[in-house]
Amino acid sequence: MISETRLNIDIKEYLDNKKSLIDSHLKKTFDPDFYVKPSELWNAIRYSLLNGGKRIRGILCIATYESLIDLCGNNQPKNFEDHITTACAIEIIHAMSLIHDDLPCMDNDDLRRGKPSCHKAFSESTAILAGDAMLGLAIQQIIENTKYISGIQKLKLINLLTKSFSFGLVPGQILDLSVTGKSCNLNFLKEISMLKTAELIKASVICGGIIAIRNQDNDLIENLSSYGLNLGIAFQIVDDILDVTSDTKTLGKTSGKDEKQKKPTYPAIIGIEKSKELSFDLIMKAKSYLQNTDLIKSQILLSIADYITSRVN
Ligand code: GRG
Repeated sequence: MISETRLNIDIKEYLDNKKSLIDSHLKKTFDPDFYVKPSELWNAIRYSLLNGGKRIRGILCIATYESLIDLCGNNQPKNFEDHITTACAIEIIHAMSLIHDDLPCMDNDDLRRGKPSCHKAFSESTAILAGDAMLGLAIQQIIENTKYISGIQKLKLINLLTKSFSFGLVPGQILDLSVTGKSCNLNFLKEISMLKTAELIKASVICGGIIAIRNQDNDLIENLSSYGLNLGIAFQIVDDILDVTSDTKTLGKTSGKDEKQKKPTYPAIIGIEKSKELSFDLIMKAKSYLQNTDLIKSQILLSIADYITSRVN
């Protein structure tokens, strides 16, 4: 059994560095001199994409890639950036899901990442269309802007990511909306979290594996998948806990909203303490899948797992 990781790695510094890398790559990609008209669309996209966010999904892609490269030996070209491009594509998908999630017909939130939500800053129709365009842009980034990975690797990334939203986020959101204002049991809530939140987190981890290893290692992908899935469910539990225990300023989105909307959440169903225990158990479980591979030597994947339960926003 693996206990909480005590490793001499500065996780905060690592997360900050990789977040800056993703932020600057996205900023360069969506250069206002290049993406100009219609300005309403591109301004809405830049507003929602370049406005912060922890970038944890993109970081997981980069961290998995880097861990595998460390273990397997690095013979990548010096200017290899395909993992960063893919991390950005993942963050584009995530950002579009937040735009749509905030819409009045969905979670109806006026605040996101400490600023008015996209539909508040622009309009509902612009927010919907910006989100639609972003889905295409994410895929286009992988097709056009990855330079070294093979065509097969590109297809695997696209297949994984498109499946994660069509069979994960979207069905998860449908189920989430279907129980709002109603009760549901813990197993059903876990199913929703798995789809709505964990599928994209899982896919982000696997993307790093696909980019690092040209010839697929099914065993490795299975273990990465289980690591990501458990991490993802824990991430949603912590999200639910923070909605109760934190404040709007720290969260950058409206706190206490789940209760107001009568949403079945982990704290609502099993209480805060049991929710915390459950998230810790899932993190332990996630880390145990790394034990099946050489990735157990990856301090960063272990530390990111621990960060999930200690995060404050
Ligand atoms: C992707 C096609 C497509 C549709 C989206 C609206 C929708 C369908 C799904 C909603 C998915 C959703 C918003 C799940 C919640 C996941 C979650 C915990 C989000 C918060 O993520 P953080 O904390 O946010 O990583 P930051 O701002 O740090 O990026």
